[in-house]
Amino acid sequence: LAKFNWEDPLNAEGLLTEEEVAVRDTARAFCQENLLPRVLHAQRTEEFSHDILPAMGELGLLGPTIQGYDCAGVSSVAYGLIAREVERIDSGYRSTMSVQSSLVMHPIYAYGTKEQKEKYLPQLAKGKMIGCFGLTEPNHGSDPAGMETTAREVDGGYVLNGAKTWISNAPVADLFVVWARCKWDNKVRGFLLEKGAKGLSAPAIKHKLALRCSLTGSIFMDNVAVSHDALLPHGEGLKAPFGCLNNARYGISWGAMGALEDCVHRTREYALEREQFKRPLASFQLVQKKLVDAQTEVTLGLLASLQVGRLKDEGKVAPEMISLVKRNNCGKALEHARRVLDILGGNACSDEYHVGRHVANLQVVNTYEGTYDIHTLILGKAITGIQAFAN
Ligand code: TGC
Ligand code: FAD
Repeated sequence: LAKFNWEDPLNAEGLLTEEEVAVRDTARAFCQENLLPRVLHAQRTEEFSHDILPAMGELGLLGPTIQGYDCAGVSSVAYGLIAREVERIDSGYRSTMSVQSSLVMHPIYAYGTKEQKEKYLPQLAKGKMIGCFGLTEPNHGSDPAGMETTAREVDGGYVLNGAKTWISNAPVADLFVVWARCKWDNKVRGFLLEKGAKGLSAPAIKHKLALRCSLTGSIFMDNVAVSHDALLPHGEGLKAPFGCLNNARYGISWGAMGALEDCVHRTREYALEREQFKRPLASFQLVQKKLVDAQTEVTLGLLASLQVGRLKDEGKVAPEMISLVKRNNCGKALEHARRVLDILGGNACSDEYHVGRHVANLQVVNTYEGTYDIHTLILGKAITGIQAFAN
């Protein structure tokens, strides 16, 4: 009989290729050595470190599934493993990274011209440029079809007007992928705006309760004029931004499990060391149950994401599969991180124990990229054939 390994109970490691293990190990070493030592400072100050994306780029962690353009060209499972390692430290760092990879590099790769790809992808892959993705608006979050941002065609290009909110990376972005409704045919399309364009501003949203290690901002567009080559020509309609969300949601399903894993490891260690009633906390059945429940969800969640990753690379993934793992893994991560937090007792209140920070972050992770309830409705529609979003 095999020996049980509580850290990988169903031997998911055995399903990885050598290359995937190597990518995971590189990402883990980088995160533990480079990100972990600075996470508390970033959490306390909301300071953004400009060296993180270039360092990730150096290791090939940005846009890693893209072939060519200085990208690593690894599998979707490898991409998931990177997200898991980064989010083991903090969801904010994973946000910064996954916006760059899935929401900025992907649309340029999938919907851009040869010139746009050559101009931007190598720079983004090396972290020399930072990107952001503007879909959500002040009046339209779960329902982006109501979008009010417009693009109109003028001599020599387009003029954009509107506002986006809650946009990761926006305050430091060099490149803005902005979705707008085009006045000439009422269809949604993506535009590439560069920092410094007249009428474009991206102020930070300060004093956030979570995701403090990543910057979030608004985007204001007041008659921003761009040339024709700012349009992403090969993506049309809402399915274009939704196609980007598929990649980001998939990565988040891995990342959320990384955050929960960190909570399990930290609270297990604490429970083994801390004694009450002359016994370690880990010897109490109620404490063991919290750890067992959480680690079971990590195990099942990671295996589900791994299967979705394999199907994705085989071209056999359906968006609903991604909704299932995004919804389940984010929901379970939030629920069980909150439960194991109890093991820390009063120390749960100290940021030095890290778990409370994960809990706060996971509330956002369960909300962005489609809230838990929106993914419930996507799956509800798939199961019953009846859409329940609106009348
Ligand atoms: P609906 O009529 O269902 O669809 C419109 C068109 O889009 C197609 N489609 C998809 N295509 C690819 N992938 C998907 N996942 C797709 N979902 C839908 C669909 O087939 C249709 O195509 P066509 O050819 O018929 O036009 O659209 P709806 O308006 O009824 O939408 C329904 C709903 C609620 C599912 C959708 O609006 C939705 O997903 N809402 C959630 C919004 C959301 O996720 N926003 C995320 C913003 S970005 C973000 O949060 C980044 S945080 C990242 C970080 O910091 O890490
Ligand atoms: P709402 O849509 O107003 O929803 C509020 C509540 O109502 C939710 O619980 C929701 O589930 C529920 N609800 C809504 N409609 C229905 C319905 N039909 N049936 C049942 N319940 C419903 N967006 C970007 O475009 N780019 C980014 O980079 C980005 N980064 C973000 C970073 C952070 C830190 C945060 C907090 C958000 C970010 N977002 C980003 C925005 C995020 O995607 C939205 O917040 C999210 O999609 C929800 O939209 P909303 O906030 O407008 O909530």
